[in-house]
Amino acid sequence: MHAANCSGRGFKVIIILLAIIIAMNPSIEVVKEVPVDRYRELGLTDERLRWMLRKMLEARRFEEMVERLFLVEGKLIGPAHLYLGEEAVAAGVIGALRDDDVIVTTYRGHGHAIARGVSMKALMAELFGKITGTCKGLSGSMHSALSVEHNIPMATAIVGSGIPIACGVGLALKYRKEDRIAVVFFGDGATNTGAFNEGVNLAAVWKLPILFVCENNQYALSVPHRKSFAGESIAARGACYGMKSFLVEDGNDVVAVYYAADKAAEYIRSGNGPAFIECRTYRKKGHGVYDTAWYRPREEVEFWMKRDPIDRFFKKLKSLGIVSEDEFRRWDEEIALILEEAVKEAEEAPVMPFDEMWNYLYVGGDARYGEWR
Ligand SMILES: Cc1ncc(C[n+]2csc(CCOP(=O)(O)OP(=O)(O)O)c2C)c(N)n1
Ligand SMILES: [Mg+2]
Repeated sequence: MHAANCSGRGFKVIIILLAIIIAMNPSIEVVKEVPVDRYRELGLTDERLRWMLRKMLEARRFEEMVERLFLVEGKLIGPAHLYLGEEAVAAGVIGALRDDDVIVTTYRGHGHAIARGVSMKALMAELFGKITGTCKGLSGSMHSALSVEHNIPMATAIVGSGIPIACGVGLALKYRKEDRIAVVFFGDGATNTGAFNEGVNLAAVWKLPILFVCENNQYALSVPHRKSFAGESIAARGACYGMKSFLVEDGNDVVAVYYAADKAAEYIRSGNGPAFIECRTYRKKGHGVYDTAWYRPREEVEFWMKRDPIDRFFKKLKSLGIVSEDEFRRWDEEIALILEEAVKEAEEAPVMPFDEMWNYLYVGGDARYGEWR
């Protein structure tokens, strides 16, 4: 009993010391939960706040439907990695960007695409492998967020690989003297790859206009972050390369995420080079649709379930009179209708004719089946 008390006290001391170390590090800005009465002080309009809630709700309902189509109805097959629980990161970051800023995303990209305005019908059709999908049905879920017309040129399934690609985008934007920035989303696991370290180093040395956003959902597949990482924070990794870095301790607080992204984007647009944000969040479900996430401690799951980004934000906006219960219910009904139509239309849409597939292998579309034999 005595030993347990001592170790409990020791643990608290370590946490306090860590907090002091992080707070004293001037190159990392620790962003805490933003109180409701400060929302308007941040320059956030009621319209923008409503937009963030609506986008989070769309992403949530879209993926709940996707999960059902996989696990209950058996209409979808293959891999799919849901963003359930992490919606505040996409809505907060993308809400702080301009539409022409370029986004590089991952296999967990439905939420990013929806926040950027990609239609849920096109995303759904992609998951069904139909020609009306975002990638004409050639990609499935893992690359479904790719939409060149929405300035999302890449959604990659190779962990960490979006980071050097974003460097290429950033270099092109800088070379052309464009007033746009590149934003790359990646997980906590990705920060242990060589591509991450090579990419952020190059971006920092060349002062490229890139915002690095680490979605620290605490797990890489079944590996807990604490077992694969020994540093004080991922944000510190950004800072050690000389980047302006933010640690959003509660990445389920969409306004805290927005605050960090807005400040970071302004810093980058002013010509200072890249910036880095770590958002601490949690995926509600397993790594992919078929993963039951049995490896997570129950207390940890319960802790995060109480911090649902949508419930909390809705309650706050309701208290400010920005969204009412009725309106929120109406949004829900509208979204349900869109999703019902999306599934029906996706089921009825054709797949790409076999011969047309060859047009998408190489630029110029000159590959032909059988010509190499
Ligand atoms: C280079 C590479 N190594 C391993 C894998 C297998 N893999 C797919 S997702 C994943 C975990 C990635 O975790 P994280 O970066 O935290 O992203 P999250 O899935 O949690 O969003 C791994 C190891 C892969 N796709 N690519
Ligand atoms: Mg992760």
